[in-house]
Amino acid sequence: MNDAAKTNPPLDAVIIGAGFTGLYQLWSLRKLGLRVRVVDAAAGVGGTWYWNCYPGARTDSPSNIYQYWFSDELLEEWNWQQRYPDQAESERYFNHVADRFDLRKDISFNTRVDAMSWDDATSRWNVKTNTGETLNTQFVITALGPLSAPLVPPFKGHETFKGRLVHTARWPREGVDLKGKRVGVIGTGATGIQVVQTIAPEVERLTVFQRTANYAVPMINPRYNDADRTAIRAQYPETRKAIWTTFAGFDQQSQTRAYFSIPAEERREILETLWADGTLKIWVGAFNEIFFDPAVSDEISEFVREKIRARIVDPKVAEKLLPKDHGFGTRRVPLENGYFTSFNRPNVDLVDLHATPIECITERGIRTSAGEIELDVIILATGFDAGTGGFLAMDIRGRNGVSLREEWKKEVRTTMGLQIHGFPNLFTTSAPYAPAAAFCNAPTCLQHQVQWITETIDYLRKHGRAVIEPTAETEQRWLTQHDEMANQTLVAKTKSWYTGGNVEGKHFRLLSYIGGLPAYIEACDQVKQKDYEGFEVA
Ligand code: N01
Repeated sequence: MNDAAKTNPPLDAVIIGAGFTGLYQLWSLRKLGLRVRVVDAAAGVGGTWYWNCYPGARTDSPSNIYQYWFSDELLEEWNWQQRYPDQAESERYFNHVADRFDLRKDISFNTRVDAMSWDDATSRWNVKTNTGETLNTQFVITALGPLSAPLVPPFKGHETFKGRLVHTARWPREGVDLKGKRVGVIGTGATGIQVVQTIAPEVERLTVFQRTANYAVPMINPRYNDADRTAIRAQYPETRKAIWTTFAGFDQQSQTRAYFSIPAEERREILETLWADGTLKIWVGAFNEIFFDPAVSDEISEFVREKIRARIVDPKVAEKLLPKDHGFGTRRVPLENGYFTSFNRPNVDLVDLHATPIECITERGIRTSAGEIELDVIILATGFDAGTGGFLAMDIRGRNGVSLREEWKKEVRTTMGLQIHGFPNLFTTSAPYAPAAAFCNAPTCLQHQVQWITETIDYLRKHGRAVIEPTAETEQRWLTQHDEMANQTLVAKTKSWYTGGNVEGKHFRLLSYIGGLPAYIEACDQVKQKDYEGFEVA
């Protein structure tokens, strides 16, 4: 920790998290002349890309839209090596950004916020860290990322296992030697898929414990040379405009024609073209009706199942790997390169947990209802308490000592995912009920949120105001509008981390705004244009 933190002068802003959002928020508030401190539990920058250093971790948004847009110099000098950067490349990028803009001097690493409370008398926050400090600040901005609280299912016997047990989101930085080991992977979401396809060739035996079969689209991940980068850079002016205008913050516009207005043969051709693209276009850059219309969902889901089936040699294994209980795209669709064909390898087994559930973890491995499977390493690719988990890890007290944990036990509430009634001067990013919570190319939506927060703080300062908070009515209006839209979708009816359905006891409600990014940006702009109507500004 540096001297500035030790002496702890009053601050204008504390930012929690030094990942994608936190670094940009720091850069932006510094430009306004604010005294800012970032705290992060990690020993380095990168957030998600610091913690998730498991084998095979990589983005599945292309690098040309998984980056910052605030600096032309940065865009010009950073050379992406491939379409989908792996964890190491992403982490290098964040380290470069931190050094390039001299951000580290305002970051306290290895520092976790345990609690924070609003002081009505001074209209300021006191933020307490695990290092024993209290940071006194006017504003707090949470930059936790939607997926920062790892979910460890309460398997019986967890602590008795004599081998190595690791969660992918807390993967040891020094790595785990898996060569020649008997390894079990629990979970077949985006993370499990990346782990399985990466470690299958090196382990002696791999057992994949699947509860819900998952769709995935084959990734095409070209390496870039200088000519590629020049061509991609030449597109940047269009790309940086396009991302704000698409449904999910990607740079591809969805189809404008209604799905069933297109003749069947042409629909098939379009799907084939989308499939061959090697991106998530077939999900978020094609037919938005897939999220609303069961008939569209059925046809596209069957198309994807057909593609998966064709890649698996054993038809019985194929049947287990085919998702049949939810439509394509109603849960987060991962990209894969080699996941399904891993199950053609002689050293890879699939355990269908619907047929044979896990009973417990034992000293030697995992016992399902079909018997014990001996393992040297158990990998939990079991996901996150999304959207809310990072907040609930802190004891946050707003006006009159009201506890966010207690409030959110009753109902998770935010205004546009950016502020919470009763918690003045607390700005939230990637919080529930904004697209940034899930339904967006995260860098696009998070950069938008940072800009809105920065402009809001700038507005307060320029107008001689010190405190901002949404009214209860504004918050209710946002939630009502969110629910009306969400409840028309198939996504809201599907159990996943999008709906809190992956966490025992969590309220079932779509956590992410699903009206599309342009509508969300418009709503945020309206607030600014109407001088924060619906917010108490004092
Ligand atoms: O987590 P998940 P994830 N017993 O929740 C299973 C992003 N991401 O870490 O589906 C047995 O999707 C669970 O089963 P079920 C991306 O946004 C991005 O994989 O609940 N199984 C599921 O199979 C992604 O969506 C990249 O039935 C249990 C799995 O664990 C998000 O992170 C890469 C269980 C969890 O899947 C989360 O992905 C990786 C239990 N008790 C992640 N509990 C990129 O490419 C849970 N499971 C950028």
